[in-house]
Formats: sequence, C-alpha cells, structure tokens
Amino acid sequence: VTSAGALAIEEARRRAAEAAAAEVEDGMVVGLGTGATAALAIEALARRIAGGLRVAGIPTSERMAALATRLGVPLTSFAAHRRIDLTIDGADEVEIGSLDLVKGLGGALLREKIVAAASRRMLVVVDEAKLVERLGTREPLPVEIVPFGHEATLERLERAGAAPTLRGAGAGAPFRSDGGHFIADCRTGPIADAAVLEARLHGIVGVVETGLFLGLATRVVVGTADGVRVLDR
Ligand code: A5P
Repeated sequence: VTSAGALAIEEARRRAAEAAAAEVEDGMVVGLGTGATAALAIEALARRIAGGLRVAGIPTSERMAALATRLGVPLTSFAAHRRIDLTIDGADEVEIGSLDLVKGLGGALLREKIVAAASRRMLVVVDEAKLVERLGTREPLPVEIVPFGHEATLERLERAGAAPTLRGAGAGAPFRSDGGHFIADCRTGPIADAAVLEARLHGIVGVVETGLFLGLATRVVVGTADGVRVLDR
C-alpha cells in the first residue's frame, strides 16, 4: 500500500468511525473496541463528550483504556454494569451475507467477545477491504490459548486442520494477550461452516476463545472513498 493508499484507507475508516459514534446517545454505556478503526471511533466519541454528551465506556483492552482516559472518555466496568447499550468495534474480516466476523489480529479477541456478548447492539466499523464472501479468506483465524501445555494444544489444533502458528514465537517470546494468554493464528482457508468450526475449536482443551464472532454484529458501517455503506443483520 502506498502512503496515498494508506491515507485513503484511514479516511474511509474515519468516515465509518464517525458515523458509528454518531449513533451513541446520552446516558449510554458504550463498549470500546480495539484496533486502529476502533481508536478513531473513540476519538470521535471524545469529541462528542467534549460537546456535552454523557456516556461511560467499557474498554476491550488496556491499550484502548489508556487512549480513552487520555482523551477524556469516562470509563466504567462490568462491576457497575452487566449490560452494554452499544459497542463499537473493528474487525479483521466481515462476511457479507451473514455479518459474521473474524477478530483478534489486534490481540484483544477475548475481552472483545465478552463485551460484544453483553451488548444490546454491536456496530462494526471497517473499510471495504475487510469485506469477504467467506470468513478465513484473507486473514488467519486467531485462537486464544492457555500458555500451560500450549505445545499440546497447538498439536490438537493442527490435527483439527486449523494450521496454527504461535503468534510472536519467531521473534523470541510469544505474544501475550491482556489476559496473559497466547494466540494461535490459524490458517483455516475459506470457512464453509463457521458454527461447526467454532464448536470444534471450543472442544479442544486449552482453547480459551476463538476470533469467530457469529451472530454478534447488528450493524456493519463500511467506510468508502466517498461516504459510508451500512449493512444490517
Ligand atoms: C482486535 O483484537 C481486533 O479484533 C480488531 O478489531 C481488528 O484487528 C481491527 O483492527 P484495525 O481497525 O486496526 O484493522
């Protein structure tokens, strides 16, 4: 991607992030997603808060908690709220027909999924390049696993046909999530039946969570070169 191309992608993502942040209403508890596009949504939300909007955010990562705090977005937690009114998060892949997602390239999939599952509505903010006909086409599927015994867990993933690579292992210490877990990036190829794969992966001991977000997104806001396209489930 050229720098002009990168700028165009950032602008498209910003359009999506701003359209999503415009859906936040006074008094809401808002789930704050993780990643570059979700960060743009937090920035847009911060501008609305500076203009008088009152909301409280539940962040999906330590990184986004720090960003929100720096921008003056008040934070809350599950200790105070079991339900979240609206979550705005990015995605690595969006399946056009189902609005099912692959998430977790940013390493925050576990908290993201807990927040999404507790949300009345989940708005997903992406640029057009994230749209796919079938999940697993463009990106590996991140699977969060427990460090203890991870060698055995990786073998089980391998035998399940998931072709896992331990994230960061080549660069010395493996990547660790906010929860202290490892992530296995699985080259699944196009996923014919995501629900079956989800059940199979959850059946493997040592697997904490997968990056498959099935039936969770209520709306996908796609930033384009000249505006936004809204996909509803
Ligand atoms: C974080 O764990 C991911 O699920 C992100 O939502 C995803 O990586 C999207 O991030 P970008 O907006 O940076 O592409």
